[in-house]
Amino acid sequence: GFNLDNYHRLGEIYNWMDYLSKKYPQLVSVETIGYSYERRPIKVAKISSGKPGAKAVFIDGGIHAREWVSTATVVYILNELVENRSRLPSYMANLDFYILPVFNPDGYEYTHTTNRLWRKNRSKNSGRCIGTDLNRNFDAHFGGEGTSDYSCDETYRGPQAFSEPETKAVSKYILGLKQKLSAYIAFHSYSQLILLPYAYGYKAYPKDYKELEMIGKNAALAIRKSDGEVYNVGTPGDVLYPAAGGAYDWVKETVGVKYTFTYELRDTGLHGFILPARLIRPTAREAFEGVKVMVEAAVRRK
Ligand code: 0X9
Ligand code: ZN
Repeated sequence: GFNLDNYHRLGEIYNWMDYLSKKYPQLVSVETIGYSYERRPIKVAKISSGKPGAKAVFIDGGIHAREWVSTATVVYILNELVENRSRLPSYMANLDFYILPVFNPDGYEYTHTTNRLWRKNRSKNSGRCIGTDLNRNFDAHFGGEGTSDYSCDETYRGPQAFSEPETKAVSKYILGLKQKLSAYIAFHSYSQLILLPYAYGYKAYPKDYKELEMIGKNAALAIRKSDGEVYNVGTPGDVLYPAAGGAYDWVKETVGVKYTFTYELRDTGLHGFILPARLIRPTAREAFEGVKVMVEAAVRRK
């Protein structure tokens, strides 16, 4: 099978996704939802419960190229949903899942070939430098706190909301799922945080903040019970820094999905983005414990 204890190139991940769809044609289908700036496909795996009218959960990783463990964790989750399906709780088996392991394929490949610490996509701006921060490019308080209009900055937001082919493709696809989508979960690294909406400013809380906070804290508790790792919970403005134009703000505010969360995975800074491959499995395992708590809460209350 696929080696879950290593980081993989884009082509290996895509070949494995295609293999799963051939091995389990009733369960898994792979869709190219669009193309990156450099024309690489953006692939989503759909896991079908087979239940008509099933609710759905969307999970992504790799919007920031150097955050390899986010992609590896989403790969692990996809593997659990498919290859270890018999172990899933029924509230998981009754849902459809949309799994996007590599949101930013050009950036991801660039971190393998050229610059391990690249973050943005690879689009050529009218400005001086290459790359837009895709997690500042969503139409959610675009241009607000924690974003830059200078193309050389790591948080460059792009010329306008959804200027980038990657955010255009993913946002359009998510809008198409609006009627069935119960939850959206994004994976990043690092810092060991469970981030709650909204990210766009200081003191930017949705009306249902207390409910989301309770779920986030329960997810963190499940992680701590599983292996002792500590994840802190709060809005980016409270526990990190505000960041407007991000994916989960847009999915909650504009698409209207109530349950949106973002994980910052391991570690807390010893290795940072260059997390050793031996830590993929423990990181992904604990994250999956948190995901189960979030998904159960979302389906129970909706
Ligand atoms: O800055 C970011 O985009 C995230 N941190 S990271 O170190 N992984 O780059 C925080 C994202 C907060 N969420 C949103 N703004 N949607
Ligand atoms: Zn990130």
